Amino acid sequence: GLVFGLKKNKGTTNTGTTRNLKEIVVERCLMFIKEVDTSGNKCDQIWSTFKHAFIGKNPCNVKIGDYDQFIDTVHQYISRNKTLFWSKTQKIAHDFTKATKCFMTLEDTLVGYMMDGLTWCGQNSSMKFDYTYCPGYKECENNPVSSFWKRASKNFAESAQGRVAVMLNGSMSQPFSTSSIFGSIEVNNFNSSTISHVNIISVISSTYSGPCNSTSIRNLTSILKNNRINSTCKDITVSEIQNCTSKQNPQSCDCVIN
Ligand code: N1C
Repeated sequence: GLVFGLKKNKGTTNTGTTRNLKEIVVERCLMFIKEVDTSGNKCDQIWSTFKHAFIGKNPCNVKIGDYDQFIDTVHQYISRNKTLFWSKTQKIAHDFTKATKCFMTLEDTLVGYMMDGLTWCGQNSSMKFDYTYCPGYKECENNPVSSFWKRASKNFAESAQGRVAVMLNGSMSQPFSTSSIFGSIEVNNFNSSTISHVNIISVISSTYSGPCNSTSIRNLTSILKNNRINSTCKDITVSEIQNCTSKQNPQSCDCVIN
């Protein structure tokens, strides 16, 4: 079975590098490649370019571009179709892609799959990981984990083609925020000549609210329009999505997104 695959670093008091980081990342890499593509084993090379991005560096000075070589090395495994973006809807979006298999989030690609739920950082003037403490976005923007997700998200958005979708949290006052990774990085890297349509899904708890009409989501629609990308928005309740992903129901691609 999947020994390390679903292990998260959450709930522990240790905020440093995840224990056994290398073993977890390389095992996930091998598992992913085994299922998706059997050509060659790049996992050692992937691990060393990943490590190279942040090891020996001040953990507040790791920039987005430091992961360029890593992203280039993994390149061929990035999915280009049926892309699902999300913002503040991490769990429901991933439950949805796992159950329906019709859409892919970044964590359903090798890059995201390997690093999902992990923490890592190095130290200035040492080749060791810091297992005791890694800075978060509150301490400094250019930390290894934040810069990684930004770089990976940029690549994921650039690669998207055709009809894509995004799940936003319609229960929040700002379902679309230009300071989120989705709003600041992904949307700005959408290619209008390859993306034909964006399905905006506003996830709500009841049918009485209508966040699709909110200023926040209208702002997203107009940003996309200015970039010559069509979009539509649908308010969908949590229970509609859960019905669609439940084991009793046939798992159809268009029960939430069409
Ligand atoms: O800032 P967000 O959401 O808008 O980022 C989500 C957006 C998605 O569409 C993904 O493609 O950006 C991508 N992404 C991840 O896949 C991802 N996995 C884990 C961005 N961030 C990701 N994380 C962690 O969650 C990371 O530490 C980042 O800072 C948060 C962002 O979550 P959010 O604010 O809900």
